[in-house]
Amino acid sequence: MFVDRVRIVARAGNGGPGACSFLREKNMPDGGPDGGNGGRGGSVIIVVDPHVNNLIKYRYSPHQFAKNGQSGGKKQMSGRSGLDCLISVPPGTVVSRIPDEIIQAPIEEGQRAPDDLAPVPEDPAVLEPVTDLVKAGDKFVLCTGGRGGRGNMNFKSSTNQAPKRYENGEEGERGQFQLELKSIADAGLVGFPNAGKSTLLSRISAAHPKIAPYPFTTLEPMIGVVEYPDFARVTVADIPGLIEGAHEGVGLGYDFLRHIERCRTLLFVIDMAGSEGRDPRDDFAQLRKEVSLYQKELGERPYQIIANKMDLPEAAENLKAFEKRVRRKAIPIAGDREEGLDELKAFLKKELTTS
Ligand SMILES: Nc1nc2c(ncn2[C@@H]2O[C@H](COP(=O)(O)OP(=O)(O)O)[C@@H](O)[C@H]2O)c(=O)[nH]1
Ligand SMILES: [Mg+2]
Repeated sequence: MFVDRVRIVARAGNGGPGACSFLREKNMPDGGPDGGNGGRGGSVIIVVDPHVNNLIKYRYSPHQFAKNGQSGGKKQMSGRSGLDCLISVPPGTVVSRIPDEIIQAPIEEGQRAPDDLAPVPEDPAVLEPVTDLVKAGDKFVLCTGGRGGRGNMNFKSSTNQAPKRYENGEEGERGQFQLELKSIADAGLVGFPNAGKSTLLSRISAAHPKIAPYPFTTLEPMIGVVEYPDFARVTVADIPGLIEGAHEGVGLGYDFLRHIERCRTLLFVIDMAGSEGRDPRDDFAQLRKEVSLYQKELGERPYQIIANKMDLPEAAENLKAFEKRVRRKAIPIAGDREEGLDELKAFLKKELTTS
């Protein structure tokens, strides 16, 4: 499952109540009011952490509550502030509020399973955009903690020297929110260097692939837009970060995997001719393994195998053995000759355009 969108229940802490107390000391039987103020409730704060790659954690713990402030004390002591609740998200997270009126499930502590929560609304129009967290270190206060109540020491006046009045703390803000990761593309190309990814991308996309200005990525993915006569579009990403020219056995770079995670479907591009002494079956097994080792969920993401370089002599034979072994059909193409690209484009359209 591609956890690119989660719903959380956030609640800031309530302010602590102010105290009602009077100074009592040996020589001062009638000391004045000395009840201190309650502490401020903790806030729920979203922080962009570049070491976080996904939102999976919040699927399993959707309740994010900050602590309440503590009560004020005697001797004008203020209550302690409640601890903030920090939510770490990857760069490129979009935060929206789910309006209260469309939420069916109440916000109650003790709800733990994500299934207790009403689903994230399908219709994005009902969501109220809150913020777009782009860069590492960006911060946003999602729910502000309640102010602490004033203690009775604040209510002394010329007409009332011994007030018993104090305030309760304010309630913390609460709400339900959707966190969504911006995706890089509908499909991402995965393959060893020289499998023919760049060539393929340039042949299926209308314009020459452009380096995409995604402020949340450190790598610069090449994004090609595949256009159809009916104006449907599918985006395909070629992400650098594979160690180009590396020898067999050197795997996918971590940065590469971090980015490929933001593509809805994976397209494994395999050199079916086994150029440079490679074995297509080993190549595929190794790519799949690395992807799953990086993250189990990424290993379960929908994928399609593209058998490239089918123009070369050994390719047809290899493809037969390959499909038998992996028990899956590949889409045979010869990228640089533009063979098989119609079938590939039809597949992308069927799988990836919505409507
Ligand atoms: N014979 C043959 N060579 C191809 C094909 N597609 C790409 N190549 C060649 O394979 C090499 C690597 O291609 P490139 O697109 O740069 O691979 P990348 O490293 O995966 O991006 C280049 O020399 C391409 O000309 C193909 O369908 N058939
Ligand atoms: Mg390339």
